[in-house]
Amino acid sequence: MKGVVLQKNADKFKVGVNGDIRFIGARNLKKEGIFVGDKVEVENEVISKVLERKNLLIRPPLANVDTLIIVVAPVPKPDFLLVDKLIIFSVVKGIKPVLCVNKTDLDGMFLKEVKRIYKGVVQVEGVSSLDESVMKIKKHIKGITALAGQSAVGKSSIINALLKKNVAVVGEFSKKVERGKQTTRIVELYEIEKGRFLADTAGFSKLSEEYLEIDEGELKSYYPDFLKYAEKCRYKSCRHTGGDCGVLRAVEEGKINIMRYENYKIILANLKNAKKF
Ligand SMILES: Nc1nc2c(ncn2[C@@H]2O[C@H](COP(=O)(O)OP(=O)(O)OP(=O)(O)O)[C@@H](O)[C@H]2O)c(=O)[nH]1
Ligand SMILES: [Mg+2]
Ligand SMILES: [Zn+2]
Repeated sequence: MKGVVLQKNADKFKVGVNGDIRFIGARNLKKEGIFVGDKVEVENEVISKVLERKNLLIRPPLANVDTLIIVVAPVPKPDFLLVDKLIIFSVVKGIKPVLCVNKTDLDGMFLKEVKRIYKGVVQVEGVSSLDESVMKIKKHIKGITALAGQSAVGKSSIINALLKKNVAVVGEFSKKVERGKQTTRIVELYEIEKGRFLADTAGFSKLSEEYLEIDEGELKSYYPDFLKYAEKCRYKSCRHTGGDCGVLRAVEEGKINIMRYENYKIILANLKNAKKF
């Protein structure tokens, strides 16, 4: 029988087999070589084989990811640099990114602003885990989908709202911000609908540039919002940091979002530095 690894504990794996949940071990396989998200063969109540992977993320450790739902909210203060890195990371890994604005119950304007910034870059969905709007997330959950983003944006709350029960631990906002601690510490998959899984994760709240596994020269190709202005750069190899540059002019004329551009320059500089070591 085939199953999906939902969680990994000290000595057992939690595996979903045809909607059933089993806590089983692995035979003749190294435990370190089996990841949450792995599709496995289950024989006589043990994992006997790991099937071929589509991809494997290291931090958080998660296999076969189809879609990454990047969550932002009006509070905590949004980290758009992280959002941009997560979008690039997804595209590099062959994962579809979706940007989810949570906590729209607190601030309706924030969603409009995010939609404006990311027009033509990524699909934006506005929800609140406190009401029915959270169900709009369901259509984006295909195969294995992971939630990513800063601590306290409401990833675990979204999972609980979708499943209509408290399976994932939610942290109290004020305490989280005071202590700066993440509540979710493990990676776990929840079956939202048959064969469609959503992962609650820890470890996507920071993403160093090396992890993007791209070259500084390649970075600009991950910016669809720069593309048509880049045609006006004097040199094809232009990195859009100065000189006769169409992108720079578009930024000055307000045609390219300034924050997207400033964060592009930060990522570019960090990619340069990462290479020296
Ligand atoms: N107003 C409002 N508050 C929300 C919403 N979703 C979550 N919260 C609150 O935000 C806080 C953090 O929620 P969590 O679900 O623990 O956030 P998380 O992203 O899982 O955080 P980590 O596990 O630390 O990464 C809690 O106090 C939630 O009650 C929402 O849609 N609206
Ligand atoms: Mg959480
Ligand atoms: Zn340029």
